[in-house]
Amino acid sequence: MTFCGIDLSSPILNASGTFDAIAAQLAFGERLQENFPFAAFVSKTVTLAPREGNPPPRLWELPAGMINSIGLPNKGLTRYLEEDLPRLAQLPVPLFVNVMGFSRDELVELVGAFGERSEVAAVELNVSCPNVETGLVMGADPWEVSKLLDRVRPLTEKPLIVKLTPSASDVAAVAIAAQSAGASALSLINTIRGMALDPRSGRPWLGAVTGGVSGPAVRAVALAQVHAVRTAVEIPIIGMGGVANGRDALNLMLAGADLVAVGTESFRDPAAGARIARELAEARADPASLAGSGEGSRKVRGFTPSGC
Ligand code: RRO
Repeated sequence: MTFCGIDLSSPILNASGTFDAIAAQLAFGERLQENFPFAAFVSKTVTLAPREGNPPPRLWELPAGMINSIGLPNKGLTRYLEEDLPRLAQLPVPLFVNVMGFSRDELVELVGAFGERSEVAAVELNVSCPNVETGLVMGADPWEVSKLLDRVRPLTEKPLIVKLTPSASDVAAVAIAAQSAGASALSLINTIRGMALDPRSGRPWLGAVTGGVSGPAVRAVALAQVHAVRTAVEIPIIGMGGVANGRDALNLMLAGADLVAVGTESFRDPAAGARIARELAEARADPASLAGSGEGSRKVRGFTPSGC
């Protein structure tokens, strides 16, 4: 299959920041090269300046997912280009680089730098991280997204993917603004801001107080948002949010996604991407095989829980 002119062996990618390909390369060497779990690799977010990230603790486990407040720790553009890009270029799949700026000028520098590198197949603009000190999310506002694309679209012919936030009051309006201003594709959803309390002290658990909720808890939100965006725009969509098996991936595709990214599930099982790609292929070949399995299955079998 192809996505924005890029050949892919399956529709399954990783969600940015949920799979450390450089650590996996060191740990698994040749085995990773031969069995890379994704059809393309999406990098963790790169910012212009180096960042330490948020104070610990940075993670909280939920009954159906987790909250992260990682806070974009990264080595910054210059060291990323020198140290990480050559390593990621060795991966057996296309590389999508995810970038975030604290201003349009910063994003201009980032897109300008990655846009001319032959190692990079596509650039993902992260306008949706919930874990920044300002609390401002550029992607919540159609005008901001349009202004940003006006600046960065002329800088590269590579596909530009805009990663949308589920916190926008009208995600379809943001999607339309992105498409009109030249976005090649959209990805959604990023995490949803949430909070956990330390059961001993009753005070916020996370060092940054709030973080981003991901995993099965957000799956139904992702489905609704992908559906809303699909009805509004024609450009390709990368759907993500709580995908843990082939059925979840297929559901996002039925709602309008062209590709599907796996995030939180890869923390539980780093090989999950390969399994989900296999399960998705089986499910697409025989959709009837899924009836009666998984979420909502009691209704599918004709049994309505009391009170419904
Ligand atoms: O690094 C993070 O804290 C982070 C990012 Br950049 C993002 O886009 N989404 C998220 O949940 N965490």
